[in-house]
Amino acid sequence: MDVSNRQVAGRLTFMGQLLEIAGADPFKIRAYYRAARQVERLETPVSGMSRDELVRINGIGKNLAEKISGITGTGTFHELEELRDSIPSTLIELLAIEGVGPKTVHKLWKKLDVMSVEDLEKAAQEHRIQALQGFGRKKEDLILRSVAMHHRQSGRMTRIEAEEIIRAVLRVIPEGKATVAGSFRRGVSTIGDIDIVTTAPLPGLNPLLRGVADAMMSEGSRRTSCRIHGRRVDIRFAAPEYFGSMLLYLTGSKEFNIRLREVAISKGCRLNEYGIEERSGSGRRHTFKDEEEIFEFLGMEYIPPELREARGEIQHSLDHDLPVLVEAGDIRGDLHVHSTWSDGRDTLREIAKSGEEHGYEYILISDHSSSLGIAHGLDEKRIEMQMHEIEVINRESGCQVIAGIEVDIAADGSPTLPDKILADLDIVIASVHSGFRQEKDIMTRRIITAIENKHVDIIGHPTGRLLGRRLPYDLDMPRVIRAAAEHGTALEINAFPYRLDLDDNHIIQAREQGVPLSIGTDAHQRDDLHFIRYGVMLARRGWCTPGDLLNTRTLSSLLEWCT
Ligand code: DGT
Ligand code: CA
Ligand code: CA
Ligand code: ZN
Repeated sequence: MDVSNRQVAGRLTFMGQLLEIAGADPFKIRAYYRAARQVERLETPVSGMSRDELVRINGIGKNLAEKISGITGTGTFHELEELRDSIPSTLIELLAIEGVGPKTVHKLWKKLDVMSVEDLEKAAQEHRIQALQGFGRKKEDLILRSVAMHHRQSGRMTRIEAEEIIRAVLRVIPEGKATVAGSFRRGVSTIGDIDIVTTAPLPGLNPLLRGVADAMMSEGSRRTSCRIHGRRVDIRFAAPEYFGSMLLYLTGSKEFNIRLREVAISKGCRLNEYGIEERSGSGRRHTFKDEEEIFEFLGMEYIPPELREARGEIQHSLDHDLPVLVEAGDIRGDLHVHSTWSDGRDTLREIAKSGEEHGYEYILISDHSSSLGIAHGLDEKRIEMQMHEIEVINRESGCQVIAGIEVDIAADGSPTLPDKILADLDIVIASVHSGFRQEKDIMTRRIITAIENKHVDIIGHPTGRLLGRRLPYDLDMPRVIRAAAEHGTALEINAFPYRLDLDDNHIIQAREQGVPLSIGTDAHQRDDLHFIRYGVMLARRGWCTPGDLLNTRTLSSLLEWCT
């Protein structure tokens, strides 16, 4: 088996967590966590090592070496599976709730008999948690909010997961006969279920779908629903002559559809997924091959799917003054990329090369500062070395590497590197990577302090959310946005598919106030540069025109902006 060090470390950590839930000997627990850290840090893969070599690693004795061999051989080891079987699985699931670690699970289990997410929610609602020693009101509130998020998001998937399922569906539908609709087409950051419109007759398609689906939920000639990789997929048939109205209907959003029907009614028409019927006089019916024809029929400007949220776009469309949204082709470079100088996988040279392949004019390299617990953070000396390497690369690269950094924002809002160093770098991204649980007012002031710092150009992933995994920091966003506008500091649209941070509503607010916005993929390897498309989509959902984004500037105009 080809098992990476990170996977081995993950298994060892999981064992530590299980032991902690079970209330095992603290020494034993710590030994697993320590071994996990050692393995994670190691440059050479442990999967190729003999037991003797493993034992030579600091913190790994004969016993752990055996476990590691088990993991590299079979993906797991006996004691782990045995322990896992002895603990109720609903208890282990509690680890997915933010703010609930293994020690907490153990305590809640032993003291309050909490065995599941439902038990946990009930205990928090009844304020039984805050009464426990070492818990308190704040912790209980956090648990309640985390459980709420868990309920909201455990059902939703990331765009990456959705894309994989869509690929599976499109493998069985004849080419050019299917279009994805629903929230996916609107560019929403998380997807509930997948909606597809097809012009291929369903009776012929259903048997093929059965081949890729986990289960068929309902099969018909107008619509079919099935489950693929555990997710719901709705497929609707549309004959080519009414494909436009079906696609429009299934793209939504629901609120948008309702508002659009009202517009139709105000013009004496009835709109549905099969077309438009004139209500007055003749009662003529019209069908539409594509969406453009429908908007035209209603005297409206075409509304891109990303705007269809009933946030004012319908009126703008009626007035023919919709914003001209940014497109992928407007982007001249990526403004947040990590390299081997910190925790990235690829070298500067490899990244510059990939940048050329993307047709980029520039890439901002923003490796982590050393303050972070992350391996290989940059200190003053290594920043100088990196800048030197950048100069050498830029002499021969079509895609210019911009010397930047992603500096940590300390608890008091100051960047964790001296001004002198920050002043030397072209662009400084400042981000919060620790102390996520500060109180709202303190966290807000922390970020505003960073915004006010004259060396800070961009605030990275401003709300810190990780989709389905971590809540945004408790932040007063209107205040943050006002401060950014006042100081001309950019807010990032982080395109990493698990972040997508800022979200669309905040982007709308920020751009209305003239806050500069930057799209960064937060790539940790070359392949991640493709994430830029998620950022562009999100910017479009935030009504961004090319002028709202730093990434559409030429290199010289960008560097001029940040001086
Ligand atoms: P999701 O799946 O939760 O991410 O969000 P959507 O927007 O994909 O919603 P979904 O899958 O329930 O429905 C797909 C589209 O169908 C939706 O965007 C608009 C349309 N639709 C669904 N229910 C209604 C409704 O009750 N009224 C109207 N007018 N349209 C609806
Ligand atoms: Ca959907
Ligand atoms: Ca659906
Ligand atoms: Zn970061």
